[in-house]
Amino acid sequence: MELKSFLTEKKILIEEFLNEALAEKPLANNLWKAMAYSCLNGGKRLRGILCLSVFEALNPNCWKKALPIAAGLECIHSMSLIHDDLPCMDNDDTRRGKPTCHIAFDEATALLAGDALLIEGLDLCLQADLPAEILLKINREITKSIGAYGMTGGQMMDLNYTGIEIKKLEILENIHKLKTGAFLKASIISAALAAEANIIQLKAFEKYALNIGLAFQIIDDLLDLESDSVTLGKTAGKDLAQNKNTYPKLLGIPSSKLKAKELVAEAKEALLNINISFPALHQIADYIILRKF
Ligand code: GRG
Repeated sequence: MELKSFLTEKKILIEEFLNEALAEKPLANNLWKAMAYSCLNGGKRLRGILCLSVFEALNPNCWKKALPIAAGLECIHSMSLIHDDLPCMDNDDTRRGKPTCHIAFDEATALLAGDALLIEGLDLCLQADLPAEILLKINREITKSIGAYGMTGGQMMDLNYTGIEIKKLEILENIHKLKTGAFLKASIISAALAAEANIIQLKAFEKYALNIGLAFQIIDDLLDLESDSVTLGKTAGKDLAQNKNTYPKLLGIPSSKLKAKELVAEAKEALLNINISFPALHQIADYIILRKF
């Protein structure tokens, strides 16, 4: 199947599931409105799609079983975007082409909508029809990836280094592995755990995930520099304006592009080594560097 149709098909399924899960509730009305506003407003659904794809690659007959996990991951991802956009963080007023949550509502509502999306997201993941011990493993994988040793820790490091020039690649890589890579990896490993992948398969998916996660961030840095706000649906040029540490700043544009390509090539190789020939996973790796937003 052509990648575009594959991505669209999976995106629609995830969004149908999210629509149902986040349908407006009678209580705390504004909270649900803000949650739905931020979670049902587009987005590539990359983490959810990766989760469905890895599950399907290992378990082609019942891949829809992973849908609650894919939807839960997208709730958690939306939470991270809401919080990232807050005035005390990146202070952005546009996301996915619309006013950010704290602009459309207010700061307190945005903070709480993020909190509630995080909890709903974890709860959705636990609703997958899988044995309890597997759900527990998936839950640990996800919570580890967003806590102090993952996304939150990476965001803290990113903020601490803002305005301080990072000269060592390993420090920058560490920030991005935590801030962006850990959760992307959890989206992939959760699906592999759900499909009861063996240890060799888990190792290969870990390599695939780490590499595409880093490539994703390199391209994000490049797009911020080279693209425009309308195409990105968020403010372009913010990294320079906020004196952020980025790959192009440290390595230059050509070397950053080369590094992203090498990472993707290695990611695809990791899958070939375990004979996973699910074409969409290879195509998604390529899409990570070809994407325009
Ligand atoms: C986990 C409790 C907790 C707090 C989060 C704010 C924060 C702490 C972390 C920020 C993490 C973050 C937003 C990293 C950037 C990741 C990134 C490049 C996001 C863009 O992802 P896309 O392009 O977005 O997949 P779409 O809109 O397509 O979903």
